[in-house]
Amino acid sequence: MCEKSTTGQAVEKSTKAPRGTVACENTNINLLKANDYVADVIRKEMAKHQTLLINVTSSAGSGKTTLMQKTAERLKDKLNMAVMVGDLETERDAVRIRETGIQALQIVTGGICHLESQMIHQVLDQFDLANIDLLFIENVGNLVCPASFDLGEDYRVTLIATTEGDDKPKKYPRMFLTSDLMLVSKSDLLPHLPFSVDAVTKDAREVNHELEVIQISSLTDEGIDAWCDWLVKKVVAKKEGKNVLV
Ligand SMILES: Nc1nc2c(ncn2[C@@H]2O[C@H](COP(=O)(O)OP(=O)(O)OP(=O)(O)O)[C@@H](O)[C@H]2O)c(=O)[nH]1
Ligand SMILES: [Mg+2]
Repeated sequence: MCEKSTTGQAVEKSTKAPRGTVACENTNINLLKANDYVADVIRKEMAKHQTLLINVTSSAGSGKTTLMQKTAERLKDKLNMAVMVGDLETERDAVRIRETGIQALQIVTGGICHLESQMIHQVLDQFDLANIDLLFIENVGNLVCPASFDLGEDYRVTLIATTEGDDKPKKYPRMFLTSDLMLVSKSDLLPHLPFSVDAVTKDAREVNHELEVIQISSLTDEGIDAWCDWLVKKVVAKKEGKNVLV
């Protein structure tokens, strides 16, 4: 429950929807500890097989699945890759990704708004990790809950679509704080939208000064070479043991 203001002073509990600025206490600490324990097990498993694990996050509809399809078309002849994709319902995204010819597995969360490491761990044995160089997790579309759950990934990549507005990094800071790369997606729509790539980059880097940024469009292919180069470099580094985190 929301019990403290941003100044740390106790405030009266209310059954009404909160108005104004109210800071909520995190009551999920133990849940997250259990999640992090399993995330470390996943990290060790990935290190053993030198498989690069990328957690792809964004709001709903920012272009994650389309990017998975595009990435598979570009890289599947160079790298062995696979995707696990989380959604509240339906197998639609996995079906779309499989059409590109790579393995894709749907995790249906049945209403849960994020993936947890236990869910990833349960399906890992369905992948032949010894023969997978690059494994993606397409997280549930949502900039809030997925930010708190470590899935054992090497890198977290967050898409922010031009259609969402450029104010999101400061409003949903945890996602940008915990990401390594921000992809500004749907750049083909920039001429039609009041969205500033400079402003979103500035805000995101004020949240996380180490954040890398690439502007992409899965429609025009802008930035797709840079994205694929980024991935290939990380895969090579993982094979050389440079980013083994255990
Ligand atoms: N203009 C434009 N549209 C895009 C681009 N990438 C994806 N889309 C469209 O955006 C919509 C959502 O794309 P998805 O790839 O399904 O988005 P998602 O992030 O996987 O969505 P969820 O899994 O539901 O969160 C679709 O209609 C895509 O065709 C892009 O680069 N430019
Ligand atoms: Mg999707």
